[in-house]
Amino acid sequence: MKPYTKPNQPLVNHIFTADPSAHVFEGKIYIYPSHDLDHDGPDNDNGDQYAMEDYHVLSMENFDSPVVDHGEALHLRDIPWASSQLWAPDAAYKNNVYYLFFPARDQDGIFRIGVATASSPAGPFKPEPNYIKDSYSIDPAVFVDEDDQAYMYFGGLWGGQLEKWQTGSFDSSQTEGPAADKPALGPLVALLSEDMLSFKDKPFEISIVDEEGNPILAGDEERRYFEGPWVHKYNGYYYLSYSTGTTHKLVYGISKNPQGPYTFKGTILTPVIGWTTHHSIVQFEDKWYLFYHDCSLSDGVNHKRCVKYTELKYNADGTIQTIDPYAE
Ligand code: FUB
Repeated sequence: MKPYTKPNQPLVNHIFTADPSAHVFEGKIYIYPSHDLDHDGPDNDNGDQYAMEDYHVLSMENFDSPVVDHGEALHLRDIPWASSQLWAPDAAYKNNVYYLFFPARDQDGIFRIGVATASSPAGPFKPEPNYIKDSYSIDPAVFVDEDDQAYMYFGGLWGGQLEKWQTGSFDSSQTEGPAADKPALGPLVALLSEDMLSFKDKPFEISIVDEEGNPILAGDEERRYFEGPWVHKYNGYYYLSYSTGTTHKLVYGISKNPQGPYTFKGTILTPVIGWTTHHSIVQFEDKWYLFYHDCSLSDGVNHKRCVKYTELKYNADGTIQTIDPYAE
């Protein structure tokens, strides 16, 4: 396996990887990606082509060292409640335990979020017997604040089923989101319990507003939330970044409160090769990095993606400089 550690190059090329959640654990960079299956089936708006069955954890000592694939860290067959589609995961460390949070369809085909634990950041991870009570939809991102309170952010439109939960319970017939002139659906946030295995309370929706405090509308596809939330903290502000889905951008808002409302600020990453875009933001030593994916390794096949990274820079006012990953 040839190790890649150059910016804007695939981190690995022996498997297809996507949805990278990067963390610094034990002084190294650990990346928790989806492991895309190499199949030639058709793709659709429901995301059936994202048929992933396991997770591999990647790590690097630093940005000048080889990437290590630690092998299978968790497989669908070992998750009692799950039936298919291991989508974008995230990891967290607390209580001397490493936690892997992941979405999958339950036995009824409804996306839920589960948790698995390990004593090492590379796994293997042992899943809890049931999904997290009151969890639904996809793309968990867990942020542990300086006071040790952990928050899970999650939710995704279309194949992520968020539209189907608008009444508070799952309605399989509900395929439409709010009208274009109504507030868009936001990501959900839930406070995690001390043991990180359950929600303290029911999740609630985060509001994303413009500079005047007005909610971003469902028809505003350049700015509205679609999927892939990530929260990080910089200079006392919480940054909520996410994918706009149909307009293929990574954008962000900021807040003084981890639970929002978040004020929309701008674009982090312009569209990449392929339909989806999904990321994480992490500080390593004195620099910040964006981990993202595109489909360059498969010449543009939407479900055969590859994880990459690039440096992320802030302006003096705390805004993030927009990145074009293909700029010369
Ligand atoms: O990898 C499957 C899905 O594609 C993720 O959950 C979404 O964020 C999108 O990247």
